Amino acid sequence: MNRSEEFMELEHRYGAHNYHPLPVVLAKGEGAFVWDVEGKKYFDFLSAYSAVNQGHCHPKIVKALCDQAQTLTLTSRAFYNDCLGPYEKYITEYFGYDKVLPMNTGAEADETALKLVRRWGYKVKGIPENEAIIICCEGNFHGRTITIISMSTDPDSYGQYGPFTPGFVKIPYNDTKALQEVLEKHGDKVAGFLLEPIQGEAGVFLPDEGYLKTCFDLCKKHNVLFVADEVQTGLARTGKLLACDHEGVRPDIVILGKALSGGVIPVSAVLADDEIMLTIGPGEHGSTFGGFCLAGKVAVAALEVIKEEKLAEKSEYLGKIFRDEMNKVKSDMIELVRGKGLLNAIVIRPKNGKVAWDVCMKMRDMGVLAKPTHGHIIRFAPPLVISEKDLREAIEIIKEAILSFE
Ligand code: IF1
Repeated sequence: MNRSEEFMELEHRYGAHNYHPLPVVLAKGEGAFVWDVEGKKYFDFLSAYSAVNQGHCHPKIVKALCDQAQTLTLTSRAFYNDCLGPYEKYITEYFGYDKVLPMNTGAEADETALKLVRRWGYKVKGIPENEAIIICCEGNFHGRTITIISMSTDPDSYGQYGPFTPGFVKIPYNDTKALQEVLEKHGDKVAGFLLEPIQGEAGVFLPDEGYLKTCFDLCKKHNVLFVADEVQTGLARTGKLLACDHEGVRPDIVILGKALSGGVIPVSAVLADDEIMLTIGPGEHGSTFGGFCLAGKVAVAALEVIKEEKLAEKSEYLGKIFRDEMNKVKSDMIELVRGKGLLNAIVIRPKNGKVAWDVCMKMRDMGVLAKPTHGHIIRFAPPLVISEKDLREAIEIIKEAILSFE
């Protein structure tokens, strides 16, 4: 057994089997690159599901983490500290909202948003208590808690985890008529509409142009909160700071996670204005770590890096190159190339029994790491700090890997 096999064996023997990783054991990361325990270098085309948009071990973010780690890490919210307030001021001004509610993981931030929507529904909109409806979309991915999987339409996510949380109505994604129908029928009971501006887990599924704007307008017409889960699409990943910016939509509630810390610790946040945020009072929601000192310092650094290094503009520019180049490849294994900014996917048509997993294994051997989803889609999402030269080099490897099956 080599070292990689030993580490994989340990995870298999002692860890729950809730993942099926690509067989590669990573030991180091820098920028757009990672290295395995044998010292082999790879392009990272997953970016920890878009959590390391700023690149692995970004020096500025790591410095913020280390400096604060030697000073004060956690106080809980039982006391004030000298990191949280400055962070809250910074992030609310950065995104233009009255207030932020800090949490840790994406799922927690989504749960927080759901609570806010219900509270607003009862306190502001005047829905009779326990009757609020939240509309969500088929094919969604918002996390793993029982309430969140109550919205899921993927049996892998929700199967045999019931009973589920009531109060959700599921409609097809990218279908404004379906939204209109539910709003016209139950509008007075609907508190909010939750969606991903681009569906990530569904395989980087882009809605038609104008979808977000039309949904937003429908929500406004029926006095319903428009809630955007930007955990994966936010923070420059799709070529704008938020994916909703592509259509000039300002959501009533924005949910952020993943790259809010540059991938060094779990940091998530919910942004909203006072009318919504102040419906939750002291003692009515919280988290031991939410908004802890390390998170505040790290998130400010991570957000600064996005602006200083113009990552949104880079993502927009490099994403076009990626799709243009992949569209030139003459392989009938490529059914479709789609995406926005550096959040892209290729739909793979099986060939001679070879599927997306085989393509990913071939790419791994050649030095590019990506992961298949739903068996026939490969996501391509490198850290946004990747240089054009490195991106073009990786593209050549990806092309060669796909063409090796011809
Ligand atoms: C897993 C996918 C990505 C998310 C959106 C909330 C969360 C996520 C839009 C929850 C999390 C993850 C988690 C990871 C796989 C993954 C994923 F493949 F499922 F679709 F990123 F592409 N909202 N996404 O995408 O955030 O609680 O995990 O911090 O669960 O296996 P979290």
